[in-house]
Amino acid sequence: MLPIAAAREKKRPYFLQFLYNARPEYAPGYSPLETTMRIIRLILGKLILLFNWAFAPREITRDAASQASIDAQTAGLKLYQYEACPFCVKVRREMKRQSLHIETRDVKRSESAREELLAGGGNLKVPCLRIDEGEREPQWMYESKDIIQYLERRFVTS
Ligand SMILES: N[C@@H](CCC(=O)N[C@@H](CS)C(=O)NCC(=O)O)C(=O)O
Repeated sequence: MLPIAAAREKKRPYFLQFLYNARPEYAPGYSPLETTMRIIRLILGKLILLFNWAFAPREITRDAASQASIDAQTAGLKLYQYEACPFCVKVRREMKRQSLHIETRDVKRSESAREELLAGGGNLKVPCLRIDEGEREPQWMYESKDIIQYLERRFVTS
């Protein structure tokens, strides 16, 4: 049975039938309500990225030697995240503000990143900062607020 016919049979509101049929690629196996929520999340994600781009923070500039020293320290950090997650955007904005060149790993696009996060941090939640400090076991820090606080404490002078 065509989705529209199935939706009508279940007496779903018309706009849900419309969404369900308009973007079936977002809906394999999903109910019209789930499809609607996915489309709303998709639109909100794009809006977040648009605002983030339009109001991008200004990066601080350091002399070459100081930046090289900061870069050497941030080489031990990795941010597990995904593009349109608002909490990840918050952390990335702080990184940009402080000119911190931290490698990011996208857990939506990369299966290996997902596996690393789950195996190391124990939770498939983003953002998560992996902190490698020499010989010690890596530390996995969840919560955008804690990550931002950590970056400020470690890298913001004055
Ligand atoms: N309080 C957390 C919220 C993080 C959060 O909810 N992240 C979502 C993505 S936007 C997530 O990973 N959800 C999956 C889950 O909670 O298992 C923070 O500020 O970092």
